[in-house]
Amino acid sequence: MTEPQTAEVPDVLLREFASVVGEAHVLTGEATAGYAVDWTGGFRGHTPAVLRPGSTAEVATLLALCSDAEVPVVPQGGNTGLVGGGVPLHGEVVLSLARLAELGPVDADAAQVTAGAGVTLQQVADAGPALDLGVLIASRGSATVGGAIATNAGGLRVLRYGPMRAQVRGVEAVLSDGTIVSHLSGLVKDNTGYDYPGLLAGSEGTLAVITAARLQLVPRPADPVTVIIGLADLSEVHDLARRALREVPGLLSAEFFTRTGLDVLAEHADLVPPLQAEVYLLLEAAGPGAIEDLAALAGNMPVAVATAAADRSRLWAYRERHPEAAGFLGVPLKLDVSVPAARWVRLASEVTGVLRAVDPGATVIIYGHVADGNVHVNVVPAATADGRHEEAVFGLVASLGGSVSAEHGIGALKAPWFPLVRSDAERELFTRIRSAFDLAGILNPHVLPR
Ligand code: 2HG
Ligand code: ZN
Repeated sequence: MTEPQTAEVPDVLLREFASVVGEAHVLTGEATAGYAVDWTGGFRGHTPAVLRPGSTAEVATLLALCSDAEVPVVPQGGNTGLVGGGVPLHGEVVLSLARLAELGPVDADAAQVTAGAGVTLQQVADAGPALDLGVLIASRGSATVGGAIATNAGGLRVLRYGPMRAQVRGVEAVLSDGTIVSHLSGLVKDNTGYDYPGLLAGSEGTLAVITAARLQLVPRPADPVTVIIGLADLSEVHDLARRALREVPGLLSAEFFTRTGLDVLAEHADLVPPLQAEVYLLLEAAGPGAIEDLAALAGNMPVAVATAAADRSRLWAYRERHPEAAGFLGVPLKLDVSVPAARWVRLASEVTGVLRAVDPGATVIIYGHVADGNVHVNVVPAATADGRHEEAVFGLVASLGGSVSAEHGIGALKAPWFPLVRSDAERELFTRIRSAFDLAGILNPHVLPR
């Protein structure tokens, strides 16, 4: 990774920042350390200042100052990203949206809520007793609305409710020149021009800074049932997940993991395997008939079943703690890829082999969202992490017609491989869109390369 250089920010500009947000909310020196590194420790940068605005108007004034001074800015939410898109790897100023934490009242008629960018996904999910947020991710206690939209977070219920983009009914955002655009009425039908909220979803902080969003909520799933089924190989996982999609109308999640990851969690996190198998399929369903439908699907296969909340959490821990597993063994590379459903078995069964070919000593842990064609490949390299692991995995994925980022984004990690999956014409269009939004070119300049 390139050695970051901290951008020059003259004292006079720091004083102007302080006059907008107050001195307590302009952090410099040691106080910036936690904002300059991601949670895996894999992306570490430097910043001359962390700015913590308390309102949309303050965001607008700060961005106008940065635009005028041509100071690059990295917007940051809960800092739970996995591709280095929210940390100042090139010495950018960090704009933390954490203080925009206002959660409005739930609109029960529309089943919607307006949330500030700094509200956590868990707070949105808890906003009303009968309603829930359709997006469920393991980092929901720290991940925030602005960041989850900017990265179009996916997670554990995409097969049912879609990713974050599908929950967004409107946004308020600030362009880099300080212009505020806001469309928060939440209308379900509203064909009045470009869907810029949809465009901001997945834009990774390169187009505008999201300050608030109008979110669609879903009915809280009734009487959820969670099962883990033990299977012999990845093709059985695929076949059973496809059957579940057809035969379990209340299906919410279809997740897989393997014995390799579970063995690491057993050793380092004291998780006792629920049953012995090579590969595991976790299914969750809710509503009338869910338990009967799952029982019929599992037939006489080995299965662990949970209905009470505490028991379900226990089963979910086997899957939700997988992102930590590789971290017990070293600093992991986290690759997040997807392929068309019909090629998922090839991807999942061949990926370890292509990695071993370039790094025979690597530990490879795979798991993920099988119904979405998504595999998380977590690698603890034994050989130098010089791009060979990414080349191997992304080469396989591209040959199968897949994506180098299913849900985590391009960020800094995948920037070199962006052209593998997006044509020259597409990238040229992206550049034009970007210039239209970010006139000064200061927003996350090293993410989604121009
Ligand atoms: C998950 O599905 C997350 O658990 C994280 O997307 C995946 O850490 C990862 O590689
Ligand atoms: Zn995931």
